[in-house]
Amino acid sequence: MSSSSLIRTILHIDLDAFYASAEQSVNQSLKNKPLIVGADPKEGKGRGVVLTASYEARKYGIHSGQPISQAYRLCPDAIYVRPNWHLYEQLSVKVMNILKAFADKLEQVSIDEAFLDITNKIADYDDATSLTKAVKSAIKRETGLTCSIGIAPNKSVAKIASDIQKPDGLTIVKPDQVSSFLAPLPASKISGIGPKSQKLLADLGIKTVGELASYPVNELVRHFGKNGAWMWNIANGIDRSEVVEQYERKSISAERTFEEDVSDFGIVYKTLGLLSDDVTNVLRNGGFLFKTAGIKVRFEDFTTITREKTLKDYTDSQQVLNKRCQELFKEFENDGRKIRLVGVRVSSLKKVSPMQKDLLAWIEN
Ligand code: TTP
Ligand code: MG
Repeated sequence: MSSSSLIRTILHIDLDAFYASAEQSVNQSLKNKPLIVGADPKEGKGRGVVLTASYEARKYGIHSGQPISQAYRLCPDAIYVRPNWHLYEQLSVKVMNILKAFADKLEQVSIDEAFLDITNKIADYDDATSLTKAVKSAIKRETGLTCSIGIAPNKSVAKIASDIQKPDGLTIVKPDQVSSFLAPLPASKISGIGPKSQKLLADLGIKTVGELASYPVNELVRHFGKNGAWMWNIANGIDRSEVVEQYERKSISAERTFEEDVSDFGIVYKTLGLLSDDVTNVLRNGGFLFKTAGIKVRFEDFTTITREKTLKDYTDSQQVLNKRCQELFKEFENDGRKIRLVGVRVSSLKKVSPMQKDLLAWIEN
Protein backbone atom coordinates (compact mmCIF):
# COMPACT_ATOMS: atom_id res chain seq x y z
CA MET A 1 0.00 0.00 0.00
CA SER A 2 1.51 3.34 -0.97
CA SER A 3 1.49 6.11 1.62
CA SER A 4 -0.78 8.29 -0.55
CA SER A 5 -3.50 5.66 -0.33
CA LEU A 6 -3.81 6.52 3.37
CA ILE A 7 -5.29 9.86 2.37
CA ARG A 8 -8.97 9.31 1.83
CA THR A 9 -11.50 11.34 -0.09
CA ILE A 10 -14.91 11.44 1.54
CA LEU A 11 -18.05 12.93 0.04
CA HIS A 12 -21.03 13.96 2.18
CA ILE A 13 -24.34 14.61 0.50
CA ASP A 14 -27.53 16.07 1.97
CA LEU A 15 -30.68 16.75 -0.03
CA ASP A 16 -32.01 20.31 0.04
CA ALA A 17 -35.25 20.96 1.96
CA PHE A 18 -35.97 17.29 1.37
CA TYR A 19 -39.64 16.78 2.26
CA ALA A 20 -40.60 20.09 0.66
CA SER A 21 -38.56 19.42 -2.50
CA ALA A 22 -40.09 15.95 -2.68
CA GLU A 23 -43.58 17.51 -2.70
CA GLN A 24 -42.48 19.99 -5.37
CA SER A 25 -41.00 17.21 -7.50
CA VAL A 26 -44.41 15.59 -7.92
CA ASN A 27 -46.55 18.73 -8.03
CA GLN A 28 -45.60 21.51 -10.45
CA SER A 29 -47.92 24.02 -8.79
CA LEU A 30 -45.81 23.93 -5.59
CA LYS A 31 -42.54 24.85 -7.33
CA ASN A 32 -40.72 28.05 -6.33
CA LYS A 33 -43.29 28.79 -3.63
CA PRO A 34 -43.06 29.07 0.14
CA LEU A 35 -44.04 25.52 1.08
CA ILE A 36 -44.25 24.06 4.56
CA VAL A 37 -44.47 20.35 5.32
CA GLY A 38 -45.81 19.62 8.77
CA ALA A 39 -48.87 19.84 10.96
CA ASP A 40 -52.12 21.47 9.91
CA PRO A 41 -51.78 25.16 10.86
CA LYS A 42 -55.56 25.46 11.45
CA GLU A 43 -55.39 29.19 10.72
CA GLY A 44 -52.81 29.71 13.42
CA LYS A 45 -54.41 27.44 16.02
CA GLY A 46 -52.62 24.23 14.97
CA ARG A 47 -50.36 22.61 17.57
CA GLY A 48 -47.86 20.50 15.64
CA VAL A 49 -44.51 21.49 14.20
CA VAL A 50 -42.86 22.32 10.90
CA LEU A 51 -41.01 19.26 9.58
CA THR A 52 -39.31 21.29 6.91
CA ALA A 53 -39.80 24.38 4.77
CA SER A 54 -38.79 25.20 1.20
CA TYR A 55 -36.01 27.76 0.86
CA GLU A 56 -38.63 30.29 -0.28
CA ALA A 57 -40.42 29.80 3.07
CA ARG A 58 -37.17 29.98 5.06
CA LYS A 59 -36.83 33.62 3.97
CA TYR A 60 -39.70 34.32 6.36
CA GLY A 61 -37.78 32.77 9.26
CA ILE A 62 -39.56 29.43 9.05
CA HIS A 63 -37.56 26.33 9.99
CA SER A 64 -37.75 22.65 11.06
CA GLY A 65 -39.03 22.08 14.57
CA GLN A 66 -40.82 25.40 14.84
CA PRO A 67 -44.43 25.35 16.10
CA ILE A 68 -46.71 25.42 13.09
CA SER A 69 -48.68 28.29 14.64
CA GLN A 70 -45.57 30.44 14.68
CA ALA A 71 -44.85 29.57 11.04
CA TYR A 72 -48.41 30.59 10.23
CA ARG A 73 -47.90 33.96 11.89
CA LEU A 74 -44.70 34.52 9.88
CA CYS A 75 -46.23 33.51 6.56
CA PRO A 76 -49.98 32.80 6.47
CA ASP A 77 -49.92 32.73 2.67
CA ALA A 78 -47.45 29.87 2.43
CA ILE A 79 -48.71 26.51 1.18
CA TYR A 80 -49.07 24.02 4.07
CA VAL A 81 -49.09 20.28 3.37
CA ARG A 82 -49.18 17.17 5.57
CA PRO A 83 -46.24 14.78 5.19
CA ASN A 84 -46.37 11.99 2.64
CA TRP A 85 -43.88 9.55 4.22
CA HIS A 86 -44.29 7.00 1.48
CA LEU A 87 -43.13 9.45 -1.20
CA TYR A 88 -40.07 10.50 0.85
CA GLU A 89 -39.03 6.92 1.49
CA GLN A 90 -39.39 6.08 -2.22
CA LEU A 91 -37.31 9.07 -3.32
CA SER A 92 -34.70 8.35 -0.65
CA VAL A 93 -34.25 4.79 -1.91
CA LYS A 94 -33.93 6.10 -5.47
CA VAL A 95 -31.26 8.62 -4.49
CA MET A 96 -29.25 6.07 -2.47
CA ASN A 97 -29.30 3.67 -5.42
CA ILE A 98 -27.99 6.38 -7.73
CA LEU A 99 -25.21 7.19 -5.26
CA LYS A 100 -24.04 3.58 -4.99
CA ALA A 101 -22.70 3.74 -8.53
CA PHE A 102 -20.38 6.61 -7.62
CA ALA A 103 -18.72 5.20 -4.51
CA ASP A 104 -16.56 2.37 -3.26
CA LYS A 105 -18.52 2.50 -0.04
CA LEU A 106 -21.76 4.24 0.86
CA GLU A 107 -23.11 4.92 4.34
CA GLN A 108 -26.63 6.22 4.58
CA VAL A 109 -26.93 8.35 7.71
CA SER A 110 -30.53 9.49 7.53
CA ILE A 111 -33.37 9.61 5.04
CA ASP A 112 -31.67 12.34 2.96
CA GLU A 113 -28.01 12.10 3.87
CA ALA A 114 -25.06 9.84 3.08
CA PHE A 115 -21.29 9.52 3.17
CA LEU A 116 -19.43 8.12 0.15
CA ASP A 117 -15.84 6.95 0.16
CA ILE A 118 -14.66 8.05 -3.29
CA THR A 119 -10.92 7.59 -2.69
CA ASN A 120 -10.45 5.05 -5.47
CA LYS A 121 -12.96 6.65 -7.85
CA ILE A 122 -10.87 9.76 -8.43
CA ALA A 123 -7.25 10.59 -9.27
CA ASP A 124 -7.27 14.12 -7.84
CA TYR A 125 -9.54 16.89 -6.62
CA ASP A 126 -10.32 18.07 -10.18
CA ASP A 127 -11.76 14.63 -10.73
CA ALA A 128 -13.78 15.08 -7.55
CA THR A 129 -15.40 18.18 -9.02
CA SER A 130 -16.48 16.40 -12.17
CA LEU A 131 -17.73 13.42 -10.18
CA THR A 132 -19.85 15.77 -8.08
CA LYS A 133 -21.37 17.35 -11.17
CA ALA A 134 -22.27 13.89 -12.43
CA VAL A 135 -23.87 13.00 -9.06
CA LYS A 136 -25.90 16.20 -8.97
CA SER A 137 -27.17 15.88 -12.51
CA ALA A 138 -28.07 12.19 -12.11
CA ILE A 139 -30.12 12.95 -8.99
CA LYS A 140 -31.75 15.95 -10.64
CA ARG A 141 -32.60 13.96 -13.76
CA GLU A 142 -33.96 10.89 -11.95
CA THR A 143 -35.80 12.59 -9.09
CA GLY A 144 -35.98 16.34 -9.73
CA LEU A 145 -34.20 16.98 -6.40
CA THR A 146 -31.19 19.16 -5.65
CA CYS A 147 -28.54 18.44 -3.06
CA SER A 148 -25.54 19.94 -1.34
CA ILE A 149 -22.20 18.21 -1.30
CA GLY A 150 -19.02 18.49 0.73
CA ILE A 151 -15.77 16.77 -0.17
CA ALA A 152 -12.90 16.48 2.30
CA PRO A 153 -10.27 14.05 3.62
CA ASN A 154 -12.54 12.86 6.45
CA LYS A 155 -16.21 12.47 7.40
CA SER A 156 -16.57 15.28 9.92
CA VAL A 157 -15.04 17.90 7.62
CA ALA A 158 -17.06 16.63 4.64
CA LYS A 159 -20.27 16.97 6.67
CA ILE A 160 -19.47 20.52 7.72
CA ALA A 161 -18.56 21.35 4.11
CA SER A 162 -21.85 20.08 2.67
CA ASP A 163 -23.79 22.34 5.01
CA ILE A 164 -21.90 25.53 4.35
CA GLN A 165 -23.39 26.51 0.99
CA LYS A 166 -26.97 25.37 0.82
CA PRO A 167 -29.01 24.85 -1.37
CA ASP A 168 -27.37 23.22 -4.41
CA GLY A 169 -23.95 23.78 -2.87
CA LEU A 170 -20.55 22.26 -3.46
CA THR A 171 -17.67 22.81 -1.06
CA ILE A 172 -14.35 21.07 -1.58
CA VAL A 173 -11.77 21.09 1.19
CA LYS A 174 -8.41 19.74 0.11
CA PRO A 175 -6.14 18.11 2.72
CA ASP A 176 -3.90 21.20 3.01
CA GLN A 177 -6.96 23.47 3.43
CA VAL A 178 -8.57 21.67 6.36
CA SER A 179 -7.15 23.88 9.16
CA SER A 180 -7.88 27.17 7.45
CA PHE A 181 -11.36 25.97 6.50
CA LEU A 182 -12.24 24.91 10.05
CA ALA A 183 -10.58 27.67 12.08
CA PRO A 184 -13.10 30.53 11.67
CA LEU A 185 -16.26 28.40 11.99
CA PRO A 186 -18.36 28.41 15.17
CA ALA A 187 -17.62 25.29 17.26
CA SER A 188 -21.31 24.32 16.97
CA LYS A 189 -20.73 23.50 13.28
CA ILE A 190 -19.10 20.28 14.42
CA SER A 191 -21.75 17.59 14.26
CA GLY A 192 -22.06 16.38 17.85
CA ILE A 193 -21.47 19.74 19.52
CA GLY A 194 -24.99 20.73 20.49
CA PRO A 195 -26.25 23.84 22.32
CA LYS A 196 -25.23 22.44 25.72
CA SER A 197 -21.58 21.76 24.81
CA GLN A 198 -21.51 25.02 22.88
CA LYS A 199 -22.44 26.90 26.05
CA LEU A 200 -19.87 25.02 28.15
CA LEU A 201 -17.20 25.76 25.55
CA ALA A 202 -18.17 29.43 25.51
CA ASP A 203 -17.67 29.48 29.29
CA LEU A 204 -14.07 28.42 28.62
CA GLY A 205 -13.74 31.23 26.07
CA ILE A 206 -13.99 28.88 23.11
CA LYS A 207 -16.22 30.12 20.29
CA THR A 208 -14.57 28.94 17.07
CA VAL A 209 -13.23 25.61 15.89
CA GLY A 210 -9.79 27.22 15.70
CA GLU A 211 -9.95 28.19 19.38
CA LEU A 212 -11.04 24.64 20.21
CA ALA A 213 -8.16 23.21 18.17
CA SER A 214 -5.53 25.20 20.06
CA TYR A 215 -7.02 24.64 23.54
CA PRO A 216 -5.01 22.25 25.74
CA VAL A 217 -6.53 18.83 25.15
CA ASN A 218 -6.02 17.69 28.77
CA GLU A 219 -8.12 20.64 29.94
CA LEU A 220 -10.89 19.63 27.54
CA VAL A 221 -10.73 16.06 28.85
CA ARG A 222 -11.01 17.39 32.40
CA HIS A 223 -14.24 19.22 31.48
CA PHE A 224 -15.83 16.84 28.99
CA GLY A 225 -14.30 13.40 29.62
CA LYS A 226 -13.52 11.39 26.50
CA ASN A 227 -15.76 13.72 24.47
CA GLY A 228 -13.15 16.39 25.14
CA ALA A 229 -10.50 14.39 23.30
CA TRP A 230 -12.96 13.59 20.54
CA MET A 231 -13.90 17.24 19.89
CA TRP A 232 -10.27 18.36 20.06
CA ASN A 233 -9.35 15.80 17.39
CA ILE A 234 -12.22 16.80 15.13
CA ALA A 235 -11.30 20.48 15.53
CA ASN A 236 -7.77 19.59 14.46
CA GLY A 237 -9.09 17.83 11.36
CA ILE A 238 -8.40 14.37 12.77
CA ASP A 239 -11.22 11.90 12.17
CA ARG A 240 -10.31 8.36 11.22
CA SER A 241 -13.86 6.99 11.32
CA GLU A 242 -14.62 4.98 8.23
CA VAL A 243 -17.53 5.08 5.87
CA VAL A 244 -19.59 2.12 7.11
CA GLU A 245 -21.71 0.41 4.48
CA GLN A 246 -24.59 -0.88 6.58
CA TYR A 247 -27.37 1.62 7.21
CA GLU A 248 -28.49 1.07 10.73
CA ARG A 249 -30.85 3.61 12.04
CA LYS A 250 -30.27 3.77 15.77
CA SER A 251 -33.35 5.68 16.86
CA ILE A 252 -36.35 7.63 15.63
CA SER A 253 -37.70 10.52 17.63
CA ALA A 254 -40.08 13.43 17.56
CA GLU A 255 -40.57 16.21 20.05
CA ARG A 256 -42.64 19.27 20.59
CA THR A 257 -42.00 22.49 22.43
CA PHE A 258 -45.24 23.94 23.73
CA GLU A 259 -45.93 27.48 22.79
CA GLU A 260 -46.55 28.20 26.42
CA ASP A 261 -45.24 26.07 29.27
CA VAL A 262 -47.91 23.59 30.21
CA SER A 263 -49.26 22.46 33.58
CA ASP A 264 -52.31 20.65 32.18
CA PHE A 265 -51.32 16.97 31.94
CA GLY A 266 -54.21 16.32 29.54
CA ILE A 267 -52.30 18.35 26.96
CA VAL A 268 -49.07 16.50 27.71
CA TYR A 269 -50.69 13.08 27.34
CA LYS A 270 -52.43 14.11 24.14
CA THR A 271 -49.15 15.39 22.72
CA LEU A 272 -47.36 12.16 23.64
CA GLY A 273 -50.08 10.39 21.63
CA LEU A 274 -49.55 12.59 18.57
CA LEU A 275 -45.78 12.19 18.79
CA SER A 276 -46.13 8.41 19.13
CA ASP A 277 -48.16 8.55 15.95
CA ASP A 278 -45.46 10.51 14.08
CA VAL A 279 -42.70 8.21 15.29
CA THR A 280 -44.52 5.01 14.36
CA ASN A 281 -45.30 6.43 10.90
CA VAL A 282 -41.61 7.00 10.20
CA LEU A 283 -40.77 3.66 11.78
CA ARG A 284 -43.21 1.74 9.58
CA ASN A 285 -42.21 3.53 6.41
CA GLY A 286 -38.62 2.63 7.06
CA GLY A 287 -39.68 -0.98 7.70
CA PHE A 288 -38.44 -1.02 11.31
CA LEU A 289 -39.60 -2.46 14.60
CA PHE A 290 -38.58 -1.06 17.99
CA LYS A 291 -37.96 -2.59 21.36
CA THR A 292 -37.14 0.44 23.51
CA ALA A 293 -39.59 3.29 24.08
CA GLY A 294 -38.48 6.55 25.59
CA ILE A 295 -39.66 10.01 26.52
CA LYS A 296 -37.95 13.32 27.02
CA VAL A 297 -39.34 15.99 29.31
CA ARG A 298 -38.04 19.54 29.51
CA PHE A 299 -39.28 21.70 32.37
CA GLU A 300 -39.82 25.45 32.41
CA ASP A 301 -36.33 25.90 33.91
CA PHE A 302 -34.87 23.96 30.92
CA THR A 303 -33.93 20.94 33.06
CA THR A 304 -34.23 18.01 30.68
CA ILE A 305 -34.87 14.44 31.76
CA THR A 306 -35.15 11.28 29.67
CA ARG A 307 -36.65 7.94 30.64
CA GLU A 308 -36.86 4.74 28.68
CA LYS A 309 -38.21 1.24 28.94
CA THR A 310 -37.22 -1.83 26.98
CA LEU A 311 -40.09 -4.12 26.04
CA LYS A 312 -40.15 -7.90 25.90
CA ASP A 313 -40.73 -8.00 22.13
CA TYR A 314 -40.17 -5.92 19.01
CA THR A 315 -43.21 -4.03 17.74
CA ASP A 316 -44.26 -1.12 15.53
CA SER A 317 -47.55 -0.53 17.30
CA GLN A 318 -48.60 3.07 17.95
CA GLN A 319 -50.79 1.93 20.86
CA VAL A 320 -47.94 0.09 22.57
CA LEU A 321 -45.61 3.07 22.16
CA ASN A 322 -48.23 5.52 23.36
CA LYS A 323 -49.08 3.41 26.41
CA ARG A 324 -45.40 3.09 27.42
CA CYS A 325 -44.83 6.82 27.01
CA GLN A 326 -47.86 7.64 29.14
CA GLU A 327 -46.57 5.28 31.85
CA LEU A 328 -43.10 6.80 31.71
CA PHE A 329 -44.54 10.28 32.13
CA LYS A 330 -46.50 9.42 35.29
CA GLU A 331 -43.55 10.02 37.62
CA PHE A 332 -43.46 13.68 36.57
CA GLU A 333 -47.08 14.43 37.42
CA ASN A 334 -46.20 15.57 40.94
CA ASP A 335 -43.10 17.49 39.95
CA GLY A 336 -44.75 20.89 40.25
CA ARG A 337 -42.77 22.57 37.49
CA LYS A 338 -44.48 23.45 34.22
CA ILE A 339 -43.49 21.57 31.11
CA ARG A 340 -41.81 23.20 28.16
CA LEU A 341 -41.22 20.25 25.84
CA VAL A 342 -42.01 16.58 25.49
CA GLY A 343 -40.48 14.06 23.12
CA VAL A 344 -40.96 10.45 22.13
CA ARG A 345 -38.14 8.21 20.99
CA VAL A 346 -37.84 4.61 19.92
CA SER A 347 -34.54 2.74 19.81
CA SER A 348 -33.21 -0.84 19.66
CA LEU A 349 -34.49 -0.93 16.10
CA LYS A 350 -34.65 -3.94 13.85
CA LYS A 351 -35.28 -3.99 10.10
CA VAL A 352 -38.12 -6.23 8.95
CA SER A 353 -38.84 -7.60 5.52
CA PRO A 354 -42.15 -6.51 3.91
CA MET A 355 -43.49 -10.02 4.43
CA GLN A 356 -42.78 -9.95 8.15
CA LYS A 357 -44.52 -6.60 8.29
CA ASP A 358 -47.69 -8.01 6.71
CA LEU A 359 -47.59 -10.90 9.14
CA LEU A 360 -47.23 -8.53 12.04
CA ALA A 361 -50.17 -6.42 10.88
CA TRP A 362 -52.21 -9.59 10.61
CA ILE A 363 -51.27 -10.70 14.15
CA GLU A 364 -52.17 -7.31 15.54
CA ASN A 365 -55.58 -7.11 13.91
P1 TTP B 1 -32.55 17.97 6.98
O1 TTP B 1 -31.57 17.47 5.97
O2 TTP B 1 -32.03 18.37 8.32
O3 TTP B 1 -33.33 19.24 6.42
P2 TTP B 1 -33.84 19.53 4.96
O4 TTP B 1 -33.41 18.50 3.98
O5 TTP B 1 -35.32 19.76 5.01
O6 TTP B 1 -33.19 20.92 4.64
P3 TTP B 1 -31.65 21.25 4.32
O7 TTP B 1 -30.90 19.94 4.37
O8 TTP B 1 -31.67 21.85 2.94
O9 TTP B 1 -31.23 22.21 5.36
O10 TTP B 1 -33.66 16.88 7.24
C1 TTP B 1 -34.16 16.05 6.21
C2 TTP B 1 -35.64 15.84 6.38
O11 TTP B 1 -35.91 15.29 7.67
C3 TTP B 1 -36.44 17.12 6.31
O12 TTP B 1 -36.82 17.46 4.97
C4 TTP B 1 -37.63 16.83 7.18
C5 TTP B 1 -37.13 15.84 8.19
N1 TTP B 1 -36.91 16.52 9.48
C6 TTP B 1 -37.89 16.39 10.46
O13 TTP B 1 -38.87 15.69 10.30
N2 TTP B 1 -37.71 17.07 11.66
C7 TTP B 1 -36.62 17.87 11.89
O14 TTP B 1 -36.50 18.47 12.98
C8 TTP B 1 -35.62 17.99 10.86
C9 TTP B 1 -34.42 18.86 11.08
C10 TTP B 1 -35.82 17.31 9.68
MG1 MG C 1 -31.43 17.88 3.93
